[in-house]
Amino acid sequence: MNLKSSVGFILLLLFKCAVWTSAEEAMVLANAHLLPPGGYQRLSNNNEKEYARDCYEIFQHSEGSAKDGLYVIHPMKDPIVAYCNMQDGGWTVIQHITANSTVDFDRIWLDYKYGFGSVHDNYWLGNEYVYQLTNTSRPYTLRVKLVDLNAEIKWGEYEPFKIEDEESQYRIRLGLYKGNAADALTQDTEAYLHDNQKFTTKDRDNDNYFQNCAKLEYNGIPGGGWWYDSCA
Ligand SMILES: [Ca+2]
Repeated sequence: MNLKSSVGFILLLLFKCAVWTSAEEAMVLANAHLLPPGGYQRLSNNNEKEYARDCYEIFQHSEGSAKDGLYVIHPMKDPIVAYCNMQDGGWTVIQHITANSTVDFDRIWLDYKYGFGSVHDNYWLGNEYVYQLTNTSRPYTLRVKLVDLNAEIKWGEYEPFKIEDEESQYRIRLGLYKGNAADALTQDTEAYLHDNQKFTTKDRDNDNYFQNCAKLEYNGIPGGGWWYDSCA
C-alpha cells in the first residue's frame, strides 16, 4: 500500500490574510492560502465568536448533524481552515490526494510546514498545524482512508497520534493499529518503519537512507515529503 503516494505543489505563505466577515470583523486565517476562490463564502462557521479546536468538536456540538465541508478551527495559535469529514464522524482532514491530482506534492519544507493545495480539493494541511492540533493531552487518532477506482474503501487507524514540533523535525508518533488495510506505518519491516521518523522533504533530508527519499522517483514521480525510514 502506498500511503504517501504522490503529493505536491505550492507557494509558501508566511503572511496572514485578513478578510472581512459578514459581521464586519476581521477574521485572520493563518492558512488562508488553502482557501479555494470564493472560499470565505464557503466556510460553514465563519461568523462564530469562538471556534472549536477541531472538526470533532464541531461534530459533537452539532450532535452529529454537521455536514462535510470547509470549517474554521482553532487548534492553538491562530484560526485555520480545514476540510471536515463529518459523515465519517467528525474527522479533520490533514491530507487529501486523488490518483490524478493536479496538486503537486513534490515540495520543500516550508510548503509542508504551512500546507499547500486547496482545502476543497487535494491538499496538505501543514505539519505545523498538525503539530498544534495534536500537541495536547487529549489523544488524537490518525485515520487513513483509502478509496480505489472501484470505490472500494479500506481504512486503518492509529491511536494515539501525535506530531512533534519543528525543532524535532515534526517527528511522528503512532500508537496501536486497527483496520482492514495493511498497516503501512507501524509494521516493523526492515527499513520501512515510518513510526517515530522525522519528516523529510527534498530540501531537508532527515531520513535513514544514504540519499534523500523525498527525491527518489517511483514511476517517474518524486516521493515528496514524508516520515521516511529508508525509504518506502
Ligand atoms: Ca537520507
